[in-house]
Parts: sequence; structure tokens; C-alpha cells
Amino acid sequence: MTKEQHLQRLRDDPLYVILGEALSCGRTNVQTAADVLAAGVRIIQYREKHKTWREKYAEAKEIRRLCRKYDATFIMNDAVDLAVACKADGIHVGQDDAPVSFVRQWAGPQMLIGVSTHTEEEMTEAVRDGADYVGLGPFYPTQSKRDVHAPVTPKVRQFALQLSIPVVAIGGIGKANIGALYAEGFRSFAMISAVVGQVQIAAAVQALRQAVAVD
Ligand code: TZP
Ligand code: MG
Repeated sequence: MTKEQHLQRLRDDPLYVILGEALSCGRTNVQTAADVLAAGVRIIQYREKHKTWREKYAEAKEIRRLCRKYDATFIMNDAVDLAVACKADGIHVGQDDAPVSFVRQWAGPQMLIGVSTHTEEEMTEAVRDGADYVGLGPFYPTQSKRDVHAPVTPKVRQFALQLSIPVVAIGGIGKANIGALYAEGFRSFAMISAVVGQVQIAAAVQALRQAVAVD
């Protein structure tokens, strides 16, 4: 798939699932990825804070292979070198990771670059620097990330809806609130606990899809 096709998917497919083994009900990341893909999710981010580079590389390569089988979009969190090494479709960086200009230089023009943001200034900067999409959050309180900011304000949410690039909402999103966010105008939702933290992944994915289905 081309970069443009991956970007189009971010606009069309609301479910963006983030992996993390500590939050996966005892499953490995590879098992979780297999279940998530089998459940029909087509955007996966590998986010692993507790493993060595080599462990992450070995897992990411395997998950990348699974993603290819399903024609799914594979995004690496934090590390540009890992993204390049495992031939990810995208790299997602936070405000404390490498700046977009460096990431673009290292990863090349075809790699999707996503940037985590929390304020209007961070979103503006990400667009100006050439990010392909922004993550915005947290929308709600979450247990899945350490040192998380306070939830984004209504003013910041409004600003995000005017942005020229896709905005992926994140933080405490699940079947109870995803429908309201969709109605507000958001179209992409990154989730950890609502999917990988569920015992029945297929049922969880189905419920989320139903909650954003417009008839
Ligand atoms: N960035 C902002 S909130 C968050 C990240 C990685 C955690 C999202 O996890 P959950 O379980 O979907 O709230
Ligand atoms: Mg990061």
C-alpha cells in the first residue's frame, strides 16, 4: 500500500489499536496482534516500553509480517531506527522523541509520521513540521500511560476538528464514549485497554464498530 492509501485509511477506518504487553491480559504482543487483525482491525501501533531493542525488533518484525498478510497499516512507536529496521508503514513520536524534521530525514518521504499532541501549539507545530497525522489526547483519564496530561479542553478539541491533517483521538476511549466523539466530528480513535485489555478481542472490536456505525 502507498503512503496515501495508509493516510486514507486513517480518515476512513475509525479503529487504531495500540499494542502493549503489560496491558494485554497475559497474551504476548504477537498473539494480541494476531487476534486484533483477525477481528478486522487494520491499523496497529507497536508500543512497548519494557523490552530491549532486540526484543522489540524481533516482535515488531513478526507483527509486521502479520500486518502484511492482512494488508494492515503497521506503525512503530517512539523509535525511528526500529521503524526503519522492521519496515514499518509509519512512526509515531511524542513531544520528547525525535523532532519531525529528523524523523523525516531518517525515515524517508514514504513513512507516515504521527505526532502526539496535547495543545493547539503542538498541533500547529506538527502540521508545520510536516507530520502526516497527529494524535490528540488524553480525551479522558487513562491508566494505560504514565505521567499523562490532564484531559484536553473543549477549545482544543474544537481546534483539532479544523486541522488539515487527520487527528487520532486517544486516552480513555472505549465503547461507552466513542460514539459521542464520532458525533462531535472525530473520525479516528486510538485505544489500548478497550481492545488489547479485553479478554474477548473480537467482541470488543465489534462493539466499537457498532458504536460508530452510522446508518
Ligand atoms: N497517549 C495518551 S493517552 C494514552 C497514550 C499512549 C493511553 C491510551 O490508552 P487507553 O487504554 O486507550 O486509555
Ligand atoms: Mg514516545
